[in-house]
Amino acid sequence: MALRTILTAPDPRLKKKSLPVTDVDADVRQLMDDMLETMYDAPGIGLAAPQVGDLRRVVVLHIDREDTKVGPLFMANPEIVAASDEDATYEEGCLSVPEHYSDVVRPARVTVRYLDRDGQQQELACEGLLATCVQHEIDHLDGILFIDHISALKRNMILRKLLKARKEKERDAADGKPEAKAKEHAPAI
Ligand code: GNR
Ligand code: NI
Repeated sequence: MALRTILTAPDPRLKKKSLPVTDVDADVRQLMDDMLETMYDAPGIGLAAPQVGDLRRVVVLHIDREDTKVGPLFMANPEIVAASDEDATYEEGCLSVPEHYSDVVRPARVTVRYLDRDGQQQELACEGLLATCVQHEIDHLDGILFIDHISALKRNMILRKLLKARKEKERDAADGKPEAKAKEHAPAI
């Protein structure tokens, strides 16, 4: 297992559509295992392959909260096959949008179909935080971030701040400041 670097917005790779996995082989399982380790290290409750610069439709999830305990889950080619009419609002964060949080409205319940780590097709009915997280991760596979669901004004403000923070970090690193080597990510949860 190995840690991979999490990309942060704005990064053109986060805007791309990822490609379906043709076979859940050893290489895909390696990607899944590395992603899980990277997600736990961050820490986060989900991670999509494009966040580590790999444009394949792969997602990992692990939620361990009072009200929701599920995972670790490994998904290749996840797709929503049913969604409730009822919506739910959840304050979302993202490891690729560090230190910013916004309310996002999505269907309250979804059914997701995917291939598991053994290449077996599965269907999972999701509600609550799991439903939110599954939709957030599938969005990543289509080049969509949670900030694409909020107002352009808020989105552009966040993107400007992220760019500014990155430039300051690059400048500090060039100056040899030790802070620049500190943990790259604030937890998304
Ligand atoms: O760790 C994460 N927490 C979170 C909280 C609310 C809604 C979605 C998420 S997913 C996020 C990790 C992440 O960026 N996954 O892509
Ligand atoms: Ni995310």
